[in-house]
Amino acid sequence: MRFVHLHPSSLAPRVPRRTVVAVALAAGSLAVGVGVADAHTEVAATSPSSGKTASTAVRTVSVTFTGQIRSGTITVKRAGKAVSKGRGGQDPRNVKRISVGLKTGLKAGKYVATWTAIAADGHHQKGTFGFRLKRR
Ligand SMILES: [Cu+2]
Repeated sequence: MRFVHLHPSSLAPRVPRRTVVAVALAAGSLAVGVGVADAHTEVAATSPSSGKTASTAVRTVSVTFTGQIRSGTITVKRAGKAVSKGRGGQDPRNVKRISVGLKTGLKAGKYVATWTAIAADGHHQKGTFGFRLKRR
């Protein structure tokens, strides 16, 4: 699983922190810089699990985080073709999760999920993970 967490410092490494905070505030963001550096939202789990095999009957693919997500997208492809219904988004039943429904009639094989998320701290994140589906 690849996972990228873009902090304000990595988005603008040469800009003084005061400027980053000012820009964040101007954008209506709650990002507060270094003070909460260890409290970032991270990936807690994916479904199906990264690198694992699940049933072709699976109906949803999701990423669950350690904290609340403001918004996100998730798409799933097999052999370069989208098998997810749209771009996904925050799970209406779980503010820590982004999910997307899958089309029916999925074939056995390798699938790749690609996601983006904006955490409650305003930090942009993205990642990919793969899994296999087989008939059961
Ligand atoms: Cu963060």
